[in-house]
Amino acid sequence: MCLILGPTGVGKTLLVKRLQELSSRDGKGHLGDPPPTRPTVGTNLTDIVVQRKITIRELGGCMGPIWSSYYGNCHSLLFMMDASNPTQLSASCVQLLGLLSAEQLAEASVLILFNKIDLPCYMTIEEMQSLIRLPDIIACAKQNITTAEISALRGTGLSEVLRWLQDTHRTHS
Ligand SMILES: Nc1nc2c(ncn2[C@@H]2O[C@H](COP(=O)(O)OP(=O)(O)OP(=O)(O)O)[C@@H](O)[C@H]2O)c(=O)[nH]1
Ligand SMILES: [Mg+2]
Repeated sequence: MCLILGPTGVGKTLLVKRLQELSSRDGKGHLGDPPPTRPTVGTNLTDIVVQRKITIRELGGCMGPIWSSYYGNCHSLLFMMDASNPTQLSASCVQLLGLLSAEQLAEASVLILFNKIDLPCYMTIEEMQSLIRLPDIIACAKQNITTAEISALRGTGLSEVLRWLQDTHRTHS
């Protein structure tokens, strides 16, 4: 099981739809127009197949208070932040620190996604890293943490996300 978490509106649902679209075409070809999304009230389960079947569970940002009921059985965690939204950065960082210190997620592999890099005023990965002191966070965390800049809208960086999922889930679905 892979969990995808992050504040509301960062693009989790769109990413999962894009990953499903890409994996069903072996990562080849152009993505179509972005499908519409609505805020996720509750949880969405999506299966994608990259060599083996991986189940991705999205929890809506508004479900934050009960995210922890879903930590069990989580092999990997995608944590998404909106690189175009500086006002949300500190709240996202607090959420991330909470996740990294959760006992049940201590063994999970973590991929931090900086989404929406297609927008003109996005913060670069270097800016985001220094604003939230990510090197310190990574050094103190028990988990194996990777970062990526993506655009779920345009498809930028999504093949790297699929590759990470494939590598991370080599032995677990
Ligand atoms: N410009 C831009 N917009 C994006 C991108 N990814 C998502 N969006 C838009 O952001 C809005 C919210 O996307 P969702 O995928 O519904 O966000 P979510 O994280 O699932 O939100 P909750 O379910 O409420 O937690 C939608 O209008 C998306 O089209 C991106 O990479 N670039
Ligand atoms: Mg959603």
